[in-house]
Order: sequence, then C-alpha cells, then structure tokens
Amino acid sequence: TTPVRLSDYRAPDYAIDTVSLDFSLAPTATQVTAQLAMRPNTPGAPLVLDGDEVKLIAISINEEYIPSSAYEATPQQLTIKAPPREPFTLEIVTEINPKANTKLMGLYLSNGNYCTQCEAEGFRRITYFLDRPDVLAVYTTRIEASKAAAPVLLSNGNRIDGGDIPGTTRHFAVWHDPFPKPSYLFAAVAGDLGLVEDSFTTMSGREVALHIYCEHGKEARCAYAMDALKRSMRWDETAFGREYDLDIFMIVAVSDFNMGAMENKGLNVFNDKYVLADPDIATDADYAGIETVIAHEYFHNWTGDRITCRDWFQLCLKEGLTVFRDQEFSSDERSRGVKRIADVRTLLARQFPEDAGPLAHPVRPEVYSEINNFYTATVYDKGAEVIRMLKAILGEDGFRAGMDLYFERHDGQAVTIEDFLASFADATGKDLSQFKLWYSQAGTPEVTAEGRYDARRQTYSLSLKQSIPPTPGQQTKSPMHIPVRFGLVGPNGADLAFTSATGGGVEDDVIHLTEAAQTIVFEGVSAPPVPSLLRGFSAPVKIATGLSQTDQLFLLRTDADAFNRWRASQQIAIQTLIAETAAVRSGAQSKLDPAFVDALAEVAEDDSLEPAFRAQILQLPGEADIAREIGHDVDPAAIAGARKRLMAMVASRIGKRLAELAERTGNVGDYSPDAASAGRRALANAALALTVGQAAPEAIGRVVARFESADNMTDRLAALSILASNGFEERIAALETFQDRYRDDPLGLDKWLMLEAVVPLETTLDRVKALTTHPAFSLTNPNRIRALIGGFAGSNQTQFNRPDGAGYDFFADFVLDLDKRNPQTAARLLVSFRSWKALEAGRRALAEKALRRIAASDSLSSDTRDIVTRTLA
Ligand code: HT7
Ligand code: ZN
Repeated sequence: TTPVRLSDYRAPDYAIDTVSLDFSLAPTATQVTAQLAMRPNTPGAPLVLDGDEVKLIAISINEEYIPSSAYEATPQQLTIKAPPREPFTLEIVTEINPKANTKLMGLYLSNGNYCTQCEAEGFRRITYFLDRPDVLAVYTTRIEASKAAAPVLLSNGNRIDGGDIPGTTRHFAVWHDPFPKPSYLFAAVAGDLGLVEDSFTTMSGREVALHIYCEHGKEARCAYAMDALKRSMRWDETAFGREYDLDIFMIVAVSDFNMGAMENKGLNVFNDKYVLADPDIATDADYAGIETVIAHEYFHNWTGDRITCRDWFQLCLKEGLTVFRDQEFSSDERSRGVKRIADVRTLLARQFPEDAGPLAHPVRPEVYSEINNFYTATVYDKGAEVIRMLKAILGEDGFRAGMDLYFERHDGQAVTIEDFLASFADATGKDLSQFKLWYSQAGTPEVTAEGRYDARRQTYSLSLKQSIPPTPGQQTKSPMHIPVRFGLVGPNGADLAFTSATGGGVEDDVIHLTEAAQTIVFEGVSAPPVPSLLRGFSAPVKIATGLSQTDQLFLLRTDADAFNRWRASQQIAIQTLIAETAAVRSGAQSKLDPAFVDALAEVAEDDSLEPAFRAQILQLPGEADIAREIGHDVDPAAIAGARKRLMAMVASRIGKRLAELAERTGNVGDYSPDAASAGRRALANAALALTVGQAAPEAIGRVVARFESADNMTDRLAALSILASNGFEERIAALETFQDRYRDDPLGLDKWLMLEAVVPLETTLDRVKALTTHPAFSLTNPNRIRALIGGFAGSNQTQFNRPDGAGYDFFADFVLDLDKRNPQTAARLLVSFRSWKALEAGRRALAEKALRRIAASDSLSSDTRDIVTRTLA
C-alpha cells in the first residue's frame, strides 16, 4: 500500500449532502441500496468512490442506469468517469456477506446479531462511498430484517417509522439523523437483544430516552453503565456546557469487537466487557473502566461527532481531547490524586515505550500506511497530556474560553489541529506556536535539573535543561514548551516561600521551560529546599532530578503533592531494582537497602492518607517498568530475579505488618463499587501481595483463604492473581475452581485465560498452546485472544522472552494465523515486539528472527505488514 501523507491533503471533489440507505438484511447476502445526493466541488472531475470487498449489483444516476462503459468497478473502487456537472442523485446497490466478515469491520455478525464498525474505513465495506471524515452528510436509514431473528432494528438519530411488511415474516424501521456526519460515525444494529431503559432530562429541560441493549439475561448487569451514562451527561453540561442533542441515546453491547467501544452518533456500540458488570463478574478496575469508556464515548458526541476530524492525521483532535475529558470526569467522580497516578502509570507503561522504540510517531502523525495502526497510546494518552498542558499554560478560565470558542466556531465541521489551537490563541491572546511542537515532534523529552542553595544570600538557583531523543524520521528537534509545576520543600516538609524568581519562566507554581537550558534564581528562600518538580506530572517528560535517596525518601514522606510522593517511591524502587538487576546478572550479593522498605510500611499504615493512594504506593514497579527504565541490554530473567529478591526482603521485613494491615482493611462489608470501598480493597490486596515474597506457607495460606472466602470478583481475582503471578503450586487448584465457577461466563473466563498466561514458569508456554484449543478459547473473538495471547506476550516478561526463543516462535505463528481472519487484532498483538531492540543480544537476535519470519510471509494484511516493517526498521 502506498503511504498517505498529511502534506498531500486535498479537499474532496464532491460533496454528499444526504445519504439514504436501505438494508435488506440476510446473514450471507445482505443488499444495501444507497442513494447519495452528490454535489460537485470540482465539476467534471471523475468520481472515485472507496470500496472494500463489496459486490456491485446496480448503479444509476438520476434514476437511470448508466452503461458499464461509463464506470469501472472493482471490489476496492468504483470510478464514474464523467459524472454530471450539476448536483445529481447516485444510486448504488451492493451485496455484502456479514457472516463471512471475520475482520469485524463494516457489517458483521456477533452472536447472531448484526452490527457495524465503520471507523476508520469500515463504511466502504458496506457500500461504495467517499469514505473520508471531511465528507459530512445527513443520513436516513431503513433496515429490513426477519422479525423473529431481529426484533430490534437500530441506526443513528431518531426513529421516524417502522412496522411489519405485509405478507412476509419481515419488518422494518427507519431512522433519521439530522446532524451531518462522516461515514465513520454511521451505525446499524439488528438482532434479538434485551433492553434496559431509563431517561435523562437535559439542562434545557429536554427529555432524552436512554436505551442499553445487551444479550438477553444480562440486563441486570447494565445498571452501572446506565448510571455512569447519566453522570457523564450531567458532567458534560456542568464542566463544558455541552448538552445532548437527539431524542434518544443508545448503547449496544456486543461480544465480538476489535476495540473498546465506538462513538457512532446516538448509537454507541460497545465491547460488552465495557458495559456488563455485577460484583461477581467485575472487579473494581472493571467498574472504573466501564465508567471511563461510557463517559469517553458519550463525550465524543461533541468532541468527535458534532466537530470531527478533517482527515485521519487529525485523530488526536478528537481522541486526545476526549481522553482528557474522560480523565477529568473520573477525577471529579473519584479521587483526583489517585486517578492522576493511575493515568500516569498507563502513560508510562504504554506510551513511553512506544515513544522510545521503532513505532514512535508524533501525536499528529504526518504519514501512515494503515490508519488502523494509529489508534495508539501516543495519539490517545500523550494526546490527552498535550491538552492537560494546554490547560496548565492557559489557566482554567483561558482553557474554558478556548473550548467555548472552538465549539461555537466549528460546530458541524471537520477541522484540524490548527483550527483547534487557533480557538485557544484567539480566546486568550496567547502565542501557541512553540506549544504546537508537541503535535509534530515525537519522542519523550528528557529534562535534567540541578539546584544550588546559597545560605548567605538566601537564594536557590535551579538549572533546567531539555533535550528530545531522535525518533524514526526525526533526527533533530527544537526545544518545547514544558510546563513544570513545582514546589520548594523546606526542612519541615512544608513548601518554602520565595520573594521573587528571576531568569524567566515562573508563573505561580509553574516554571515555563521553553529554552534548551534555563536557570531560575529564587530569592528569599529561608532554608535549603528539596525541589519537588513536575508535580502532578505536569508534562509527559522524563526528569532526572539528581536527588539523593535521602531526599527522595524525604519527599515520599512529606511532599504536599501526592503525585510526587508516589513518584518518589517509584523512583527509589526503580533505582534499587536496576542496581539489583545488575547484581543478579553479575552473580553478586544483594545490595538492597531496608530504608525504603521501612518507609513503605510507614506510608501504608498512615491512616490519615487515602487507602487508594496507599495502595498505589504499595504497588511496586513491575518487570516491564524496570525493563523500560533500564532501556538497553535488557535481561528479563535478571529483572525477575531482582524483583524476587526485593519481594523477599519486603516480606521478611514488613510482611507481618502488611498482613495485619490487609486483615484490618480487607473487610469492607457488602460490596459496593464506589471509589472509597474500592480503595480499601485495593489497599488490602496490595498489602497482601507483598506478604508472599518468601513463599512462606502461612503467607500463601492467607491468600488461599482470601480466595476461598471472597464474596466479590475484586478480592477473588486479586488473591488468584497473587497465586498465579508467583507461580505457587496452590494456583493450580484455585485456577480450576475459578474456571469452573465461570464456565458459562465468557468475561469471567477471560480473566482465567489471562492468569493462566502470566504464570512465570517454563511450563506456561505449553499451557498457553494447549489452551488455544480449549472450548473456552475462540480464534474469532478478540477478547479471548487479548486475554490469552495478549496476556502472555504483554504480561509475562520471562516466558514470552524465553532465552530459547520458543515464546517468540509460538507468538509469531499465532499472529500469522490470526492475520488471515482479523488483521486489526493481529497487528495490535504484534505491537508486543515494540521494545525488541532494547533486549540483550541473544534474545534480540531471536526476536528479530521471529519478526523476519513474519515479514517474509507474502500474504500479510496491510495492517500486519505495516507494523512488522516499522518494528524491524
Ligand atoms: N473512536 C473509536 C475507535 C475505534 C476503532 C478504530 C479502528 C477500528 C475499530 C475501532 N473501534 C473503535 C473508539 C474511541 O476511541 O472512542
Ligand atoms: Zn475515542
């Protein structure tokens, strides 16, 4: 496939004002009649419509069939050579096969129900179309199907007609969406589904019907999603002044879905894992995930649907902004400080490695071969960080004024990052030209800080430097605008005042680092401070503060910024574990220092702190975190060995105290998913996880007892996960019990598959291979694949990276096989190799061999071809 470049963007030659679609649904031969009101922007230009695996049945212009010499049709394209120069109606009839659609793009069947996925380029798998986001049309959709097989018929907008088709067993419904939209937001659903109904009164007093559709029998599990939806709708009114605009808002939960969910106008389609919850099946993390995804898709109604992207290079315009909005929502609904830590954990785990490896790309990419591969952590999560920095730079009011202007100016349009930033620049009078580099320069900026206190002058000077490492296609970079939120922590733990800050760049508690190097001199500083920098993780950068372990322990105990307390604990742990990894590799004795472990217990037992925060402190860096920080010549076995040593020391030194803490906080009473109860469970389970490092029978026994007595999925899974991730013998019986309990529940079985895959033992590879033929597994369901194969490659560092390369070989075979059915899911899995270049030489060679074997296949999809090529480059 030829790469698409941002610099080649051209406005479309034709506009489509209205689209009238008529679906006659049948599993293997669905007919789609599309009537398009076409208007030439470039009269006389050939009309080139996109297609993908569609069969043309008939074509007419202004109700007259056109001769076959007037057009050329392939399954990928329909070209009308000389269309009318005036507006005209184009009617196209196509035939598609939903049952054979294993790519889950376009119209497909999930558990016998019809559903669609059109972002990014799925609509062209339904009919020939100008399938690009800058072609906005008003859609009317008629769906006709067997009444018995599909009593529910849904599409975007409001339902305007429906009924039985006399003399047949079929019925129909007609939906009209008055808001112009691009084809990627089209959706249709038909099937036999259960319904949960509610309603919402908007801020202007309009009543909106809320419908959630799911498999029959699962209705009770939709209550939390419905509640999250209503809270999201209210929050968008209060926080952004955005009201819902149709008479009905619908969510459909399906079990076969390539991603999390999709924001189709008025008809969101969800992976059922982000809708269905009850205490027996969902963990606290699942509840939080549901809240996030429900909010995210709902917020797209304004940031994505009402204002959309001009082209796919602008994807972060809707995704980064909408992630920022959902993060803010969850922060308001839960604990802001803890939510920030959780979001930064995700950023560090997903985006930092992407930015540091061969798949690095700017938040707004400038070239792509396969757009499906750009739904990345960089576009989503770093994209959200960019918005957060924009807010830090403009202030609360400036940010809101910019957002208001953006909505006012661009409602109903398909726009660019330039349009977005212009709204903020115009609303606030600020020059955002340097800030814009965040959208074009890939790579994680590296900041160093060095401070010096002058007791005689009572000054503290802080020298900051920034640099950005080279990334594919970008060797040199310019300095960025990095907002560094800070405090100068005095000896008693409180922030010190200062009388002035010279050297430029300080506004309130933010240093605006805009040069490659900047020195700020603070005057009137009464005592030597410990600088607390990048509070709240005010910018997505790596920072080397050069602080001693003593200073970091001081920040861990005292910093007024909860985020930086957590960050200090992680930094100390990482530094300790890096040193210990080197010791393991060289066969040296343990170098672990107990001071950190004592501080951990102290914070964990501090009842004046939120339990959820203490739980975060107790979650020590995982093997992948350590590998990321080491960055080169990575030996996963040595890392695992070092972590084991630390866990053993933790258990022997503070295990008893943590077991008591777990006992004291673990019994929360009847299960409720609220943030406070979840926080107490998280603390108890995190404490429990740190008691087993010596594999003492008594400690393991406590975990088994917790597994057996748990009355909710959170505690049950936490205990099982401790047994599995430590490879304890006791896991075998517990996994069996768990599997048995959830034998009829695919979402429960996903958790089981995942835990089987993360056991850090040599036998796991064979176990995973065997499970690919287990009846609970399915090669057609992305959730099952992500649980078992994604769990193995993404969360089992030692076994995926086995020194004999067998983990890579199995994985490569799996990806090659999956690629034939579901290229998108195959390509996403393959991203597990993104850090292969950082491995030690032996594993690196084996990983490269596996990647080259994939690349050598001549039947790869464009999705997998793109990932393997860039990963190897
Ligand atoms: N905007 C949605 C992205 C999405 C998607 C993209 C490609 C292929 C399948 C997909 N399903 C959903 C989801 C979101 O970010 O809200
Ligand atoms: Zn989104």
